[in-house]
This record gives sequence, structure tokens and C-alpha cells, in this order.
Amino acid sequence: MDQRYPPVSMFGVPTDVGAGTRGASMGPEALRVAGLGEALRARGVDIADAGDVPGPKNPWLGPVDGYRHLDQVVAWNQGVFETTQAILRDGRMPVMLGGDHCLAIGSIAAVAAHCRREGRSLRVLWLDAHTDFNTSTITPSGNVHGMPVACLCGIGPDALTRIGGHVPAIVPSQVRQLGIRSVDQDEKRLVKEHRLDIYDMRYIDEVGMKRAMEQALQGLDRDTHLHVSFDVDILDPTIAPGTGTPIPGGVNYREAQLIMEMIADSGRLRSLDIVEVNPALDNRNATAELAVDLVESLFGKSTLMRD
Ligand code: EXY
Ligand code: MN
Ligand code: MN
Ligand code: MN
Repeated sequence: MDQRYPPVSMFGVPTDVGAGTRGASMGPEALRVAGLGEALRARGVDIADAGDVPGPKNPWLGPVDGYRHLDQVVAWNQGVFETTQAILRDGRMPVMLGGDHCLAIGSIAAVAAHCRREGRSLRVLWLDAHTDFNTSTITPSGNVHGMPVACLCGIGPDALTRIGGHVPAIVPSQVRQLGIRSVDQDEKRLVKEHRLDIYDMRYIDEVGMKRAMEQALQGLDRDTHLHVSFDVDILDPTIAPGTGTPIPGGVNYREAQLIMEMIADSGRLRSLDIVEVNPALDNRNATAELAVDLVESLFGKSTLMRD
């Protein structure tokens, strides 16, 4: 087995309660069908599939007080928190197969609690077209998948900000966001106010992906736990059409590989979310297959020549 990575437990979270388009609930199976487990096993990673977290069905209702499906979002995130915490306690690396991006509240709250217990520093690398920093008063949609970073930073309803027991679960200075190209007007004000460290597509165009990633990964030390939250809508929709909120002008195939290779080279990856794969919108599972290809690089595939 590959000693560079701790043993991995992947688990599915088959829900789209936080999204405005149905279908991300089928993401976990799409990633399994695309061969995620087999691909990592073939790379020598000790990987187990812990199955799916249970949770309520999607009632498909409108927003209430600025949130759609808040009760259901809370229930799913509690399940994600407990599963992630159990995996970390077993000394394994949690890999969450979403599901929509609201589920990162539970996974990252668990990771943050784990790091706090172990006295390790935490860095969150948020790969996304969106900053996901909305609140109930400024959201244009009420969809909680547009709010997880704010909730994790303590801005949101108690039922979500308190999931990990410590409020806030993380602070903005622990977060780096990469690939951003769609931020709502009031959300822009809020991310500036909270000084989020954002590497948007304009910046990547100007300085190049290598330099942007070097900066995003700066300051990691031997004890840093790196959590990667991989929203597949960071990718350009021409290569990843299977997602609910596609935004033109995303990262291309080679840029995406470089992101993953540079994370692999850091040697610090300790937890991962793969979210927003929507098979109902996909072209023959191409987006899940691309995600698997990229996750292989995240686990060192393309860096073999550097060994
Ligand atoms: N900013 C928009 C909203 O809050 O409705 C779109 C959010 C999409 C979130 C996707 C998962 O990254
Ligand atoms: Mn640990
Ligand atoms: Mn997102
Ligand atoms: Mn997104």
C-alpha cells in the first residue's frame, strides 16, 4: 500500500436539498460507477467504501425566511458530521461523495474539530466557480449550497454554525478559494469584508495557474491538515457539463490537472469533498469520469516522473 497517504474511507451523501436544480443526489453512484474506488486502489491506496449516509428526502419547496429546506439541510449535515468524525477517529482520510455543496458544512466542521483536538493547523482549499458565502438576507435563491463557507465562518443559522460544537468552525484566514467567477453583488461585499483569500479566474488568467496555486498553498507546514473541497463547477462546462450551476470560463483540463498535481506534491492532503456532480445533466457520465481522473492526480498519479 502507498504509505504517502493514510488509508481512505469514502462515503456517499445522496442528496440535493441544498441545490436549486435536482440531480446531485445521484452524484455518489455516478462517482462509484466511474470507478473512483478501483482507480485509487490501483494506485496502491488503501480505500474502503463506507456506503451512504442516510437522510430525509428532498421536499422541493420554496425558501422560508431565506433558506430552502433548512431542516433537511441540517439533518443531512449532522449525518455527514458524524460519519466524517468517525472516519477521522479511525485514523482514516474521509472522502465525501456529494451531493450538493451544502454538505461541506458537516464535513469541514468535523475536520476542524479533529484538528482542534489534535492541535494541528487546518487549511481549506475551496475549488469552485462560486464563493458560497451568501446569507439568508442576501441570497438570491435561498439555496444553502450558496452559503457553506459563510456558515463555517460562523455566519448563518445556529443549527448549521453549531454543528461542530465550536463557533466559528473555521476563520476566513484558513481558507483559499480558487477558480471563482460567479459572486453575487452583496456576496462580493461580504467576502471583501471578511477578507477571504480569493484566486479568481481573472487572477489565474493574469498570473497563471502555477503561480496562483503556489500562493494558495503557501504556508503549509508538516503538521497542516489540508482539506480540499472540490466543487466540479470549477471546471469549464465544456469539459464538465454534469453540474447544476455551470459557469462559462472555468479551468481547463490541463489547469485542473496542475491544481491536483500541486496539491499531491504538497503531501498535506488529509480530507476531500467531491460535490455537485449532477448525472441528470451529464453527457454519459463524463463529469464523474473527469472527477475520477483528477482525483487520481490528487493521489499522485501524474507526479510519478518526479519520484
Ligand atoms: N450564488 C448563487 C446562489 O447563492 O444562489 C449560486 C450558488 C451556487 C453554489 C454552487 C455550489 O457552488
Ligand atoms: Mn489526524
Ligand atoms: Mn460550491
Ligand atoms: Mn459552485
